[in-house]
Amino acid sequence: MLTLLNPHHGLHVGRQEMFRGRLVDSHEVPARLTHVLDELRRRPLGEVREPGADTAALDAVLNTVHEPRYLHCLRNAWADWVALDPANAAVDALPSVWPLPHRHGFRHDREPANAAARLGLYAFDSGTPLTAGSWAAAHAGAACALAAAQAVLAGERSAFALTRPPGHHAGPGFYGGYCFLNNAAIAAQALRDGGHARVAVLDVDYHHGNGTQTVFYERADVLTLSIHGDPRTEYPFFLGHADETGAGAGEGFNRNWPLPRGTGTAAWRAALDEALQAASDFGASALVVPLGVDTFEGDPISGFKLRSGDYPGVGAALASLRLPTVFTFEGGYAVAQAGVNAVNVLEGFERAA
Ligand code: Q9C
Ligand code: ZN
Repeated sequence: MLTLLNPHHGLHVGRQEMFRGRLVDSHEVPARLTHVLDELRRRPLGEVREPGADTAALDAVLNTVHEPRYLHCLRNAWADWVALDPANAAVDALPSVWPLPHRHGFRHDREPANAAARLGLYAFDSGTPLTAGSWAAAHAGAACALAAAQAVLAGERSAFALTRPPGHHAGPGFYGGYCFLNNAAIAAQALRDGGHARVAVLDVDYHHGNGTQTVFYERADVLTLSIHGDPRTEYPFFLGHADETGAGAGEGFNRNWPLPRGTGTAAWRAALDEALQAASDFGASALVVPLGVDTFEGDPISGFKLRSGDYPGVGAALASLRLPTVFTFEGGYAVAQAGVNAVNVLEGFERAA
């Protein structure tokens, strides 16, 4: 399996996130990625390459998945944050005021001139620190996702976008959940643009892939599937229920498997089998897997009970679809085990492929 590595991931180092009234150390740290890379060097699965610059293609796919005004805000957010007050350079940018949905009367069509307020128009939580290098890191990560899709389009059986910050919580016009640009959606869109008529996205991160669901919610050409902690108790709380089945032309092309905290391997694997069947019934010719390993029993912010030894079987099950497959690296906060767990999935996939 070819790995597309984000050489600039280390430019994004969030310091703190707001959690229940306190600023706590950020869970989404650069060591998550370096542990995966170290494990890939111990158990090589193929070439590890940095993506080349395909600026025109990247701009095109970014502008398909995300709204122009959102991309513009994100690109300039740090400079605007520091321009607001030079002292801001010493702290991460976090929003603190939001326009509630339209039914409460707030307007979403006017961008505040105040850079701190502007973040509230685009961020859905206060747990996603935006730093000096966030845009550069996320943008280089999107290039990895695109390059992974392009490699698969050129004939690779599979490719892994090894990047952070992660992406699956980011939507057309919003960031949150440590995510800014939706790498999985970018890969799926690039596979569509490259000629795959039907693309399935099967999200195995602990958290609902709300961003990816929203990007494709009204489309019938990309089937979005997500297995995750039940939003009644788990982040992102406001999306991810089983009755979200798509809308308009996309009706029937989204499915969710919300599972209770404490779910173990057997019940999780049963949901995976249903999701694989859905991808197969859909007639997908390519697959994208937002690969979070925060389903691990030792994850500090999650509630499932998968063990390291379960992950090769997860990879083998994904390989059973026999589809060209792009993996994107998403969550997984048991930092020291993130490498073993992620590479277990990928190696299980490779062995079964
Ligand atoms: N103090 C991904 O896995 N809230 N994002 C956690 C813990 C945010 C997870 C609060 C969790 C976001 C990509
Ligand atoms: Zn997650």
